[in-house]
Amino acid sequence: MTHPTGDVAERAAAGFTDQYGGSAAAGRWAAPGRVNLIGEHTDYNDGFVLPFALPLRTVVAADRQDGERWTVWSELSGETITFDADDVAEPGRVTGWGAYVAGVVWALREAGHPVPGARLAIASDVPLGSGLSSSAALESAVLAALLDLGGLELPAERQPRLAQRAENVYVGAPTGIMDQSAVIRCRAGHALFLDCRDESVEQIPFDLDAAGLAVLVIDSRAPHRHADGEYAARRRSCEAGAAALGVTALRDVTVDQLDAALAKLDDAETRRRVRHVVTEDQRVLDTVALLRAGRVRDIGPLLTASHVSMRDDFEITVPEVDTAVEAALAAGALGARMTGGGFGGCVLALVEADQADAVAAAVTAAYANRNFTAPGTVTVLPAPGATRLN
Ligand code: GAF
Repeated sequence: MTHPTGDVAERAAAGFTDQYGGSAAAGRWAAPGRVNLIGEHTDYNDGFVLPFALPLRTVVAADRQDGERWTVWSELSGETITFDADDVAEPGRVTGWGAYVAGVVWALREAGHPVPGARLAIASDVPLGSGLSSSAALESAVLAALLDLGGLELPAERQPRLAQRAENVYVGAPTGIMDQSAVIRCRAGHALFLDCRDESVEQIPFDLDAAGLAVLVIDSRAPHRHADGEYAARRRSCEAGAAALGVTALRDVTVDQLDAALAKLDDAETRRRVRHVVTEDQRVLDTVALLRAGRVRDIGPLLTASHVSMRDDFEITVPEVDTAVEAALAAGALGARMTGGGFGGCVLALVEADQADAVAAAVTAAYANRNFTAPGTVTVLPAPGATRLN
């Protein structure tokens, strides 16, 4: 289907009025998609990540309704679903896209919050299945709406775990804490340096305009091939590596200890997985140090090294994303890497602002040469995290 056009907040409000008998919503809550600048598959290893929020958002228009009943319309499916307290008594009863909404209600109730019944209308500019965290955006916008409608108190730093629980337990996807943290805690003009062990954060200024730079996001359009099973397999490998090394998580191995650690591992595949995570954590720390020093241009080689590590050691890239990275670098990008869980999704390239179009054109041409579906390309600036709109 073609994506709806027009302002996303207006679409959510108009959808609400159309679906629910002409009444206006009590409010609108927005949550963005994200890209991860660097730090991939480190979150569930208690490590470091550095995402920033996108200007693409999911918006929920909502009001309360009587009883323990939730009615949800989504512009993308055009469907309205309803679920009640029985459906959120345990995971698995609501499936499909509705599970992300029901999962948030379930997680709030499980944490002891009295969630009000509600009617919701959802509109979104975050593309589905492109690795830009459309699921976390949906969960976080719904969470913000339900908290406000119910007058519930849950500090922002505790919200990501709750949204993650909806996804891990109700939806059943074994993802880490990065996406919900990014969507909820990012700030405009900054990347979010998150320590996934204690969830402490530092807002790192990432002023691309001032540096004359741009981040080009390239949607590889690669179909997600076995992404869920492969993600879970990578997670198991990391856990096996940590267990074999006698550490709580791979975060506990530093690059200085890496050679000695690898020598203790019998299995070549586990060695590659461990090497990716340990070196990736260090690349995040190095990137943060450069950004703190205002040396934005200099992070390019770290981004590219991250991609090589994902390609060769973690083995989560596919030909489309490798082609996009190679073509972007050949056209003058300062650095480029796949972002997100892998097996498709998006690539980001750090480029001189005045070269963004040329780099996008070079990637598009490389795709045409290989008969891949044409990529999507857009330049982005770090945007705010989840917020109430009115
Ligand atoms: C996906 C997951 F949801 C995140 O938790 C993270 O593991 C990421 O893949 C890889 O860095 O987006």
